[in-house]
Amino acid sequence: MNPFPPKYQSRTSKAAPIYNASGLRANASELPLAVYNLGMALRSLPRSKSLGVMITASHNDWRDNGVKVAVDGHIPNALDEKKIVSLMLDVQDPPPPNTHKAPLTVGVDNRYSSLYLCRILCLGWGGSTRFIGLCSTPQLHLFSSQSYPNHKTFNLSISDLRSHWTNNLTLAYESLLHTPKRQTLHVDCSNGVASIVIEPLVRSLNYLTLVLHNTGGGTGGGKEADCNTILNEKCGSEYVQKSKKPPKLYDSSDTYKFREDSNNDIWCSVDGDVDRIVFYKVISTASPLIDDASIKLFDGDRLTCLVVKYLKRVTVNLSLNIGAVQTGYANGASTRYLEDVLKVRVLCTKTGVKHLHEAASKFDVGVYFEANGHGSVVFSPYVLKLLTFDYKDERLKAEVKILKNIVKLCNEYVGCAVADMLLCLVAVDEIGWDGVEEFYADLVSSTTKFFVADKNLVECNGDETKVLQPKGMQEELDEAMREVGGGGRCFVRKSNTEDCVRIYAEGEDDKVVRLLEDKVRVILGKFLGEGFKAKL
Ligand code: G16
Repeated sequence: MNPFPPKYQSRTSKAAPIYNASGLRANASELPLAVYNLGMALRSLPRSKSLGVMITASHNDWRDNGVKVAVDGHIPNALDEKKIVSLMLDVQDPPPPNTHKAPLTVGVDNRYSSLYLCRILCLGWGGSTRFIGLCSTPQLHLFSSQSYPNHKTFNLSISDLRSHWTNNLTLAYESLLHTPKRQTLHVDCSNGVASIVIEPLVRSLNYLTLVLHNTGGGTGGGKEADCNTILNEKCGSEYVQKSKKPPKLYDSSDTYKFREDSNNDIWCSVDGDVDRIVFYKVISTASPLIDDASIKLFDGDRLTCLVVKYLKRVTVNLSLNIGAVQTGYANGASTRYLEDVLKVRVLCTKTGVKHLHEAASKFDVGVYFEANGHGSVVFSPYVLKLLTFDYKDERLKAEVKILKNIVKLCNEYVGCAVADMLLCLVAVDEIGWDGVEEFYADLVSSTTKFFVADKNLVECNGDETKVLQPKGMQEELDEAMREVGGGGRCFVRKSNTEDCVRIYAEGEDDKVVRLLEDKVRVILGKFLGEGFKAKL
């Protein structure tokens, strides 16, 4: 029997939910069995590994939920992912006993279904657990990497773990500030767990005033759907990045207005589980209507350029091989800026943080951001070794000191919106938001969702910029790009987190992009059957 009342059931998913590179994700009412099987599957992963699970559907609609697994703190590698999938599909009866010594670290977001699904997952796991409660996905990755009984933080209480995390970020950030001066940043918490995660930093940071908005996550968890109806809805990084509009403000005490007197205020939006971030500047408007307000967006592409530029500047004498990683969604102008102006190598991978993170480890220092704001900096073992030496040269000494603090700030397992927020502010301290704005002019772009009967009919090449199946579709997409001219570029791929196909279109102006998008929709209709374009 479906345990959820009809209001919470819906809508789009047809296939049974299955684990993929972005985790397990579906409408919450369809998840219990898959979550139970996932818990059982984890019993069969090697006992030597420390395991963690985060119950979250991140940027998705409040009705959805999911699970992200951490293995030794990392997103599962291809082998572990394959094992999880096959064990979930081929459930052993009776299930193998749980012989893991280390507990499973478990965190949840504030969706109405998270605690329920957490309980089911723990039943499937059938071993000891270490419950972190409401936390961000990057915190879960970090805390689960430390869940060996002999790890120095293992005996810390959950609240001490959180304080440790807050103090570490505060210290690293403040040591990196060039000219400490007080500044203000508005944070759209998307009504997810961000308000809980960031709140301690509001008190500990000495030079940064964080003003939190959309803080509904604070009353989440047990409070049913009252607050979750607004999670990620017209707010948060996904909405702001895709719509290029400011977020709706929900808190009844929030008096902020996106208008003339807020011109040039700096904002950022994160997602439901705090692993993505985009920044934006408010553009002056005399209108009191939020729909008339506009922003200058600093998306993941621009943040890549900002961080690369900063890292190059602070490591001139160490001469490291700094590189960048993007996906097909990266604005073409940003790739050109990275290659032609910043002179770094740029790799393109398929969508999914895991793929970008892996590619970034090919450089001494790899900077990656998806356009939607997932990102981090990855340091090679060579660089980490360099940081342990004692340098006589004062310039090298100074650079090593800076780099050590950057390493301390970044989450080594998965991008963390809070760490990224602080790192970008440090970089901006040197470069200025106007400087970031001047890097390049964005090509016009749009990403839309298209619902079709079966998204799985679409198969793509390695970096997901070309369609391999259905046969003939790519040729028609190529023809459409030729026809529209104007630098038109497009690709389609199936989403790993929603039951839709995503369409990306880019060009030198609005007209080119709209025309291209229309053509792509007709092509999709021809090959995949009738579909419909989703609202944001
Ligand atoms: C997840 C992945 C991201 C990806 C996003 C959208 O993010 O971790 O790498 O960009 O889904 O993926 P798709 O286009 O396949 O739906 P999140 O923030 O939802 O966990």
